[in-house]
Amino acid sequence: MEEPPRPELFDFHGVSMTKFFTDNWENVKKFKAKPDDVVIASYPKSGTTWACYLLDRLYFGKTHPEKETSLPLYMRVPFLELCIPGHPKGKDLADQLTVTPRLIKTHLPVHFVPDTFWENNCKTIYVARNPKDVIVSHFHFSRMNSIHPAPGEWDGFLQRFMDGNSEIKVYNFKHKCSFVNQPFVSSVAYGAWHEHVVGWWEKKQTNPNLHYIFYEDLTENLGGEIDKLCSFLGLTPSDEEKQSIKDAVRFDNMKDNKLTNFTNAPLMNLKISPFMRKGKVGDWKNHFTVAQSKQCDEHYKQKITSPGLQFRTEV
Ligand code: PPS
Repeated sequence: MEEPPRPELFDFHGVSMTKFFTDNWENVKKFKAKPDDVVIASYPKSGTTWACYLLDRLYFGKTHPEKETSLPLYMRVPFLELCIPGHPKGKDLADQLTVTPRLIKTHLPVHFVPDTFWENNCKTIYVARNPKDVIVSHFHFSRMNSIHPAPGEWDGFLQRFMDGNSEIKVYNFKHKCSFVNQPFVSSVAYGAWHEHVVGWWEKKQTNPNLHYIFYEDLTENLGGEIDKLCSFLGLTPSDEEKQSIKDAVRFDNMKDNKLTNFTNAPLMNLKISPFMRKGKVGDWKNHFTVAQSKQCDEHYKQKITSPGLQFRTEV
């Protein structure tokens, strides 16, 4: 199967983006949120799908079991800004949801989130993951998913990821100088990881309707994190329900579930790398050299200075 052409990154209001996340922007910006909408936000590859399924099971595990056997998770929890050929636009899917609450996924940086979500005080869950595992996960995802620029070799990908938006500004400059036949050295969509996690962390300091969770905490103590989520959302599942949710969202079970493992998802080639790849904290150790690990630690130590915001690369 021939791979569709990869999109280019460009500077979108100061954030590196590709057309697949901005082509429907005018409509996304005007999205009409409802007060009971629940938003699941994250930087890509941080455990979004895990959180989406957890919420889907928490809200609809009992009442809508039929959806469980027919509709993939990416249709039940639309990806708001997604606009790719051959697939309904995320914003339209969200508009068409008939359930309450509507669960809506986004990777937008906090300052891009449509105003009506804030105006309606929508409950929002932000999922964050340590940068080293995000980078590795993103590297493999970019190999298999043609809505992202091709990652190239690991060393270069890592460097560009850490550079974040700075690379894109160089690109624009170069582009104006009309480089011919120069392969574009991209960073990744959604801008610099640290700006994303810090932006949302700062928002949380003033917004009680924003619940910030960490992939590492979900890994270490799923039950405890489910309890905190339920308390934030005002849900009271029975112990039995909680146990069944915990089983459903286990990595192996989601990997075997064709409604959560992105089987038949557009533009993904799961033969190159599965969507449900490793699901671990610490897979970065299989990719980073000792020097790269040190450089990455130092880089983010400088970038992440917000009080209370800490990432664990091991559990
Ligand atoms: S996306 O495409 O940006 O929405 O990806 P996202 O869902 O945020 O992140 C994908 C990574 O999360 C892992 N994952 C899980 N880990 C543990 N348990 C469960 N249930 C689970 N579900 C998804 C998935 O495997 C990706 O991480 P890697 O490290 O690549 O395996």
